[in-house]
Amino acid sequence: TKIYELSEKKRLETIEFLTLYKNENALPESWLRGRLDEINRLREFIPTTEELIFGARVAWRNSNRCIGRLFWNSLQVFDERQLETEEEIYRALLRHIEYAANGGKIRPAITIFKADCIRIWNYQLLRYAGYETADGIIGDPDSIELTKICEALGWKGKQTPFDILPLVIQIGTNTPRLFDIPESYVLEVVIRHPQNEELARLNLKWYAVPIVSNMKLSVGGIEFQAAPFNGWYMGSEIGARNFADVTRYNLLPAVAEIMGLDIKSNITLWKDRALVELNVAVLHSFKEDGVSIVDHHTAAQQFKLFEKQEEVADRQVTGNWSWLIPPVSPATTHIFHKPIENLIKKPNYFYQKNPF
Ligand code: HEM
Ligand code: NRG
Repeated sequence: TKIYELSEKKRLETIEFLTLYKNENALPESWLRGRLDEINRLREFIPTTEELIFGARVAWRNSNRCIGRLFWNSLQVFDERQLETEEEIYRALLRHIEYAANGGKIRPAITIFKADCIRIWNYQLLRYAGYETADGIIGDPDSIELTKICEALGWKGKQTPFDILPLVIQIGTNTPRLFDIPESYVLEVVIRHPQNEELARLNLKWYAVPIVSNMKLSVGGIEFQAAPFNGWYMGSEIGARNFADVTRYNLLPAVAEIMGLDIKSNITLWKDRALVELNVAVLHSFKEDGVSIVDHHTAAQQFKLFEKQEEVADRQVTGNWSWLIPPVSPATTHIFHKPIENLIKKPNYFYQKNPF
C-alpha cells in the first residue's frame, strides 16, 4: 500500500506501528489494509485514541532506561490533542498532576498534546528552582538555567531551597507563557529518619510525583513533543542522586556529620553510610505519609517479573544496563549480573533539543 504525502521514513514507521497494533490486538489482515487505505485517502496518519493509547504504553515498554516497566500496560492516557491555547494546556497539566498524585496513591499517566507546535520548557512539571547567589547556590543546581529564563520572563521565586518552578508553555514560535502551580496541587514529603531524629534538622523535603515533560513520544512516525508522563519514584533517585550528587543538593557531608562520622577518612566509608541512611529516610518518610514509592530491591524484582512476562509474550527485553542498575548497592540486584541489549525500538520516548 502506498501512503502519499508522508516522507518514506515516516510512511514505513506508520506501517510498522499499525502492523504491531494489528498483531498485538489480534486484528485481521483486512483491518490493516483498510486502515492504510484510509491513511492514503486522508494523506495523513492521524492515530485514533485507541492507537495512541497503545503507542504510549508500548513506548514505556520500550524505554530501555526504565526499571519500572512491569506496569506498562496500565498507563492512563489522556488524549488532549484538541487543545489550542496555553491556558487550556495549563489546565490539562493541572488535571494531570492531580490525577497522578491521587492523594499519595500515585497513578502512572501521560497527557498527549497536539504534535508539532507545543513545547513544555520544564524538565519535569514539578521541579525545584536553583539560584546562583553571592553566598553560593540555593535550591537545585540542575534548574539554574531554566530558573534564569523564568526570571527573565517576569517570575520571581522566594529563594528557598525548594521553590516549585512555574510551568513554561510555548505554542509555535510565540514567547512562552508562565503559569504558577497552586500549592494545593503540589504534594510533598518532609524527610525524616525512623531512628535518627537529628536528620529532620536538615529541613529536607521532596515532591511526590516525577512527571517528565521534556521528552518526545514517537508513535508511528509522529513525534509528540509535549507528552508529559509520570510513574512514582524509586527511592534512590531522590536519596542517592538528587540529595547526594555533588552537583545537586550535595548532602552527604551534612548527613555524615549528623551521624557523627569521621569525614576526614575514606576508610570509615562515611559517604556510603550516610548514603544508606539518607535512602532509608526517604523510603520511610514516603511510606509513613502514604505516598507511593518503591525501593530499588523491590523495583529490581518487579523488573524480573517484567522480563518473565515479556518472554512469555515472545518479545525481547531491551535495556540500558548502566541506567537500569540502581545507584546504591547495584550488585545486590540480578540486573547487575546479566547483560541486556540496548536496542532501540519504537514507539519510544526520546530526548529532544531544548527549546531554550
Ligand atoms: C527512567 C523508574 C514509570 C519512562 C526511569 C528511571 C527510574 C525509573 C529509576 C531512571 C531515572 C534516572 O536514573 O534518572 C520508574 C518507576 C516507575 C516508572 C519506579 C513507576 C511506575 C515510568 C513511566 C514512563 C517511564 C510511566 C513512561 C510512560 C521512563 C523513561 C526513562 C525512565 C523514558 C528514561 C528517562 C531519561 O532518559 O532521562 N524510570 N519509572 N517510566 N522511565 Fe521510568
Ligand atoms: N531521576 C529523576 C526522574 C526520572 C524519571 N523517573 C521516574 N519516572 N521514576 C528524578 O527526578 O529524580 N517515572 O515516570 O516515574
